[in-house]
Amino acid sequence: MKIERIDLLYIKMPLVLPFETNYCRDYDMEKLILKVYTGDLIAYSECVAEVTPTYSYETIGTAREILKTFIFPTVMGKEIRDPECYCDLVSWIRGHEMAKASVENAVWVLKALEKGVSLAALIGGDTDRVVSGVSIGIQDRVEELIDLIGAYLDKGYPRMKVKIKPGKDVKIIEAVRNHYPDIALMVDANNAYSLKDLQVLRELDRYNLLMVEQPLDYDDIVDHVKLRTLIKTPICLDESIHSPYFARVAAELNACQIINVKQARVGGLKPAVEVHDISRENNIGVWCGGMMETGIGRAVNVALATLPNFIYPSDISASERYWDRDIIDPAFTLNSDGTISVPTGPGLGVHVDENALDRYMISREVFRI
Ligand code: OSB
Ligand code: MG
Repeated sequence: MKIERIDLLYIKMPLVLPFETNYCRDYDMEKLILKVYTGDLIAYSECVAEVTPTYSYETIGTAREILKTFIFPTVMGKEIRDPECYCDLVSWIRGHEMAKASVENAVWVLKALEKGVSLAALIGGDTDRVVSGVSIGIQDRVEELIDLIGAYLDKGYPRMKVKIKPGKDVKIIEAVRNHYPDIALMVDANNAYSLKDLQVLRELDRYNLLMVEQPLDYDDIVDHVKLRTLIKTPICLDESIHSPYFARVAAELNACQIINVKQARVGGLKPAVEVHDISRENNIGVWCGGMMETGIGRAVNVALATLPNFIYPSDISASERYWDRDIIDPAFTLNSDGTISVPTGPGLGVHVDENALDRYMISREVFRI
């Protein structure tokens, strides 16, 4: 394939509910949506970089710059046989995984369209449904959190992930656990703690949590190795796993029992499949994380989560949990068994709603060879 044109759309979508983490409280999400054209095929993709460099050093601004100045000129008009070829082409660009992933995803979709198969089938997925989970932001009052969890349980979500930070941790989780003794519950600390907080992390052992996600610093491996021997709750790494290499480091040093795979955090689907494979070889179970994606990025996550080592529920919820109106139509919905169905049509297998895109659009730039 040869990419001849890319439209870079900057959109802003209001969230149904504000989302608060250790980093900040978001009321809406800004996204770059790419529309990538070859001779006769078009693929949409999403760049998940956020406005602020909190979760990652990448931002919408840096991603846009890296895409415009380096990635687009590197790939436009070149013969790109497959995603591997794309990854080789941009491998000279250091870091900026989210920017790289946005075009990488489009190359996968174009490849799937060429072959007339779904993205899940192309990466070798082996299931038609993926188990959903919901990620719940920090709430002002614990009663609100308990009600919110109740509402998600009523909808059929099988696993709850609660964001924590110092001062909003043990007491909150204790209240949730007392209220819901049997639910599948986990916490995500978004690197809010250090080994100095061992006491707090140890207290969390009491609540039968599935795992604690990224308790320590965003780049850390070695302190997680230590922490693993000091707490019973399994450790899941998110922020620290920037690439397949860091999955290897974590596996060889025994830093975690579980990895949250976010394809955009590691540079796209191809490196994400590598992280999946490395994890499987090392008895590390994985699940698919999210970056509050629109239906476009969500379809990529759903495809990824069909691989066999995705053994825990993923942060892949229905569109309505994030948006009043998604930019795909129909939107993703939750099945009664707590799963999300894997699209079976060619490519992403979802229909992009251009009217919805227009409604959320802030700007559009067009790049040609
Ligand atoms: O740490 O997993 C995280 C959203 C943005 C940035 C980081 C994280 C998250 C989530 C949301 O937890 C997961 C989702 O998309 O539902
Ligand atoms: Mg996380």
